[in-house]
Amino acid sequence: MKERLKEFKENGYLILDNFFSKQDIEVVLKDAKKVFLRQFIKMQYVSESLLEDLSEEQFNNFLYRLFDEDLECLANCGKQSQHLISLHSLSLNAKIVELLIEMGLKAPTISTRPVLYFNHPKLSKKKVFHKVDAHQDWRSMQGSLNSVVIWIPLIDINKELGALEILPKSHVNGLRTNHIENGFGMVLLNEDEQENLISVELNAGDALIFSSFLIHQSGDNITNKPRWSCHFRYNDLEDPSFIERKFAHPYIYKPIDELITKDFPTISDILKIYK
Ligand SMILES: O=C(O)CCC(=O)C(=O)O
Repeated sequence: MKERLKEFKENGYLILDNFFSKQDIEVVLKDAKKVFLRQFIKMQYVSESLLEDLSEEQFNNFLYRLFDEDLECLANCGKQSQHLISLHSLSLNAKIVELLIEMGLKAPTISTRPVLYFNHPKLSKKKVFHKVDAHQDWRSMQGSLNSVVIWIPLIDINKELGALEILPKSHVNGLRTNHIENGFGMVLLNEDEQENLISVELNAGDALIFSSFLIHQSGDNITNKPRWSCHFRYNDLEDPSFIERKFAHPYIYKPIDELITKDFPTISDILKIYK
């Protein structure tokens, strides 16, 4: 067995330094921030002409302000940032597909849409929205037994910024989840396990791939900055147990029935586009 696959199977994870170029990652981060910037302009936090000079600290302060002043807007920006073409392109990058095959997925397929996080205690009303305690992703994915998660930092993420914590080799102890919290299959860790968690500090460009059975949790972000990361999940259509289970698929994605903006659009709104 090849060395990297052996290490992955033994430990349940693999850290890949400089897996992507910095530019590949920067594009996603820039696009995600731009989603919010458009609303910062509309909210008149900043004018378009001053955008070039906006510091990271100012951007973050606007983010926290938007959270306080218009949670719906902030949440919708968060949702739009999950649909960026650059984010989805990254999740389909040829290097990822090669890696999945190297890790033993014979016919890799997407388990669920990519996820982009911008975590900070100041950007969430509930703890689970910025810090997820020990869990296993297989419980939410319910896909192939060799399914994996690829966790990608969009900025350099050290322990202070809440680097992901993982429990090496925990994948081979099977499904340990005992309750669901906001869709996550939560695991109660014993004292030994608590002590054996390791913090995975990663730089932009690095990637972490782990078995969907590996127990992991968010670290504490004790800085003033949000922690930007994205997470991709994959199944293997060739896994016999997945075939046997009729390609079980637990995700629901559907539109709501209500019209979000009352009396919109009018004919004149539409003609602004088509006239
Ligand atoms: O990135 C995090 O802090 C938690 C997210 C996570 O573990 C997951 O998406 O499964």
